[in-house]
Amino acid sequence: MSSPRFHIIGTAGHVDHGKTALIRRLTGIDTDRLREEKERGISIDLGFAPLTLPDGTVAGVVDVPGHERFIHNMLAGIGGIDLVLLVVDVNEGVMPQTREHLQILKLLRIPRGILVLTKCDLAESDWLDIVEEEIREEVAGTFLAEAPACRVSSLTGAGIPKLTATIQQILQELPPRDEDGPARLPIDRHFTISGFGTVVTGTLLSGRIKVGDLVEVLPPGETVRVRELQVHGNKAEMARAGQRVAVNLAGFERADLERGAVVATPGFFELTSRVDARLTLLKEAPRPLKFRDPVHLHLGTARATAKVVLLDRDKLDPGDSVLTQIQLDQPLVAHRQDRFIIRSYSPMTTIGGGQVIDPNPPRHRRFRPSVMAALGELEAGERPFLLQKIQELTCARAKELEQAAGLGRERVAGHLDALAAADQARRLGEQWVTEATARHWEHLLSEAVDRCHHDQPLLPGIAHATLKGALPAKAAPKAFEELLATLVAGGRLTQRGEHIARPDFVPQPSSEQQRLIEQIITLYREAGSQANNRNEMLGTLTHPAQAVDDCLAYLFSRGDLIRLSDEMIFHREAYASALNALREHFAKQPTLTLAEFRDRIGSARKQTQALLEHFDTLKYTMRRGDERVAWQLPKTRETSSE
Ligand SMILES: Nc1nc2c(ncn2[C@@H]2O[C@H](COP(=O)(O)OP(=O)(O)OP(=O)(O)O)[C@@H](O)[C@H]2O)c(=O)[nH]1
Ligand SMILES: [Mg+2]
Repeated sequence: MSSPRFHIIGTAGHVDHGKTALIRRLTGIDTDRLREEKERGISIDLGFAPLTLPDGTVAGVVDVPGHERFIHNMLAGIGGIDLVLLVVDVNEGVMPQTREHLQILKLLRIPRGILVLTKCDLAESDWLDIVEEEIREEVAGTFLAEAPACRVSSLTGAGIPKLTATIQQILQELPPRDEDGPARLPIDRHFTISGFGTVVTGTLLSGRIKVGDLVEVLPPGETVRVRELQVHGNKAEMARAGQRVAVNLAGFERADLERGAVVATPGFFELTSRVDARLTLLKEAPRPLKFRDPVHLHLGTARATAKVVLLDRDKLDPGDSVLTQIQLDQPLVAHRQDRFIIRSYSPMTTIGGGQVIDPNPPRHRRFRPSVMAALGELEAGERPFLLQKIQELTCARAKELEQAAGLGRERVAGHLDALAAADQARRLGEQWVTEATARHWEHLLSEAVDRCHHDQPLLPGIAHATLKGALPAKAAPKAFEELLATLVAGGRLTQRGEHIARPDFVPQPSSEQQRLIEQIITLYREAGSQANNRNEMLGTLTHPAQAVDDCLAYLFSRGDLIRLSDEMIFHREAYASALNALREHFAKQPTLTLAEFRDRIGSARKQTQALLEHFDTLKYTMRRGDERVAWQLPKTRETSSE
């Protein structure tokens, strides 16, 4: 058995055309619940009712007000619907809000619809034909062009069974909603019960919500626990995409919570004050839209005042469509591909709408062909969008990309794999970078190695930790390791202990350095196991300290000298015989004291201590009180690195 599907039906149409009466006839519920609505006989706010279909499935119904003063409420309810009932009173025919609602439905890309002719009990059938013809003309060329028409009377119930069957038929044809994606529930109603938290209601657009889940409410951006759920008015353990849901949020009592806030899977959505969008100005718009003209923007159940920042022109003519940036005066949750409506300030009419292509863009400079080209790319597809996002962020975690793109994890992973396969993006540890960035970073690393070879030709290479600093701070340690591994595997760099070098690099002392090197090595060879503190040994040299340091580093890297501590250095011969002495000792005895070892190597306490501590750090020996025992003593006699 296929899993049940959940869908939302909405109404639309001019004031008084019979939307609420129709819903009452279909569901038995009066969605005009406010006293003012009852008194004035018109709907003001949204109404909700569950509709049980002949096959037993339950659809949610959203009833909207038709009066032009309450279009903002209509917009808050119409966004998430799958099927619209476009209601026309046969006695009045097509009226201004029939048209305005139709424009809105078109701009929001509502997938399916039914033309419902109401109050048929008041008209002759010839007249019904004429009105249906008029409606057909109105919807020609729109998504409703082929929509079925139903003639009903909510008074007598005539035509209602056929309408119900038609609704069921269309809902069965609709694809199921994305239940695997993140949960997203734009709040359309909310109330707080002191000591009980807050109850919010809305249509769950995607995902699932379960009792006990943690969800995020944005704004404000607070994470709270779901204490209780109701689906279509009945207690439930889980709510699924496409259902009307009431969520009791434990311990969440906010006076400033508003319609338009979103309940969502935590960490997935962000509040934004700026979106890039494809914006279309209706050809019916009364005048062109100018740069930074203020508008009302409606997205989901939210609305905000906004300014349209035209990027490639100073005015947008009615009927035209552009890529633009919209600045919002209040932050709201927007997602890529969300549809929105804009309305003008005065007169307050719907003038256009569009689709979000980037919910969190940087500020753009105007009249830049490169900006427009990038926006075009972004609009064109998910993959270019992801690539562009990676580039903008320099490096991005998959999670960040899921958020930015508004796509599920699987989907984003699929695109990233494809981008990697096409050599357009590269995964470095947890981070994704564009291939261009990866190459640039490789170049930075190679360059740092070359610079080190040039500036410090005596060093075997650049220290691992120093090399890491060649990458921008944004690069995670793992990304550095991955790049380094690639460069080493490709033979472009080589790792020598703690140093990284070009594979063909050989430290080359100058003749002057060579003389100093020989002086130093002679000093230490002659001192043998009596080698004293560094200052005592090298203090007489007249060379600059840096020159001495460079030579020492060179000698350490070659193994000619062994650095026991900052102060204590041994010639490799003295070191080898000390290590040998250590081995010989432990071959016969289980423990070793400092004095015993001092006598064995014929040295003094200071040197012996430095040696033993060095052996400790190498884990050759382990300290036990005043004694040492063998730990991971190397078996074979150490050979010099020459
Ligand atoms: N005779 C007759 N009257 C109807 C029918 N449907 C609705 N009405 C009447 O028309 C009036 C308006 O109906 P509503 O359902 O409130 O209209 P509406 O479209 O919801 O109006 P708004 O929500 O304010 O836009 C009411 O007085 C209804 O009783 C019908 O099929 N036949
Ligand atoms: Mg109504």
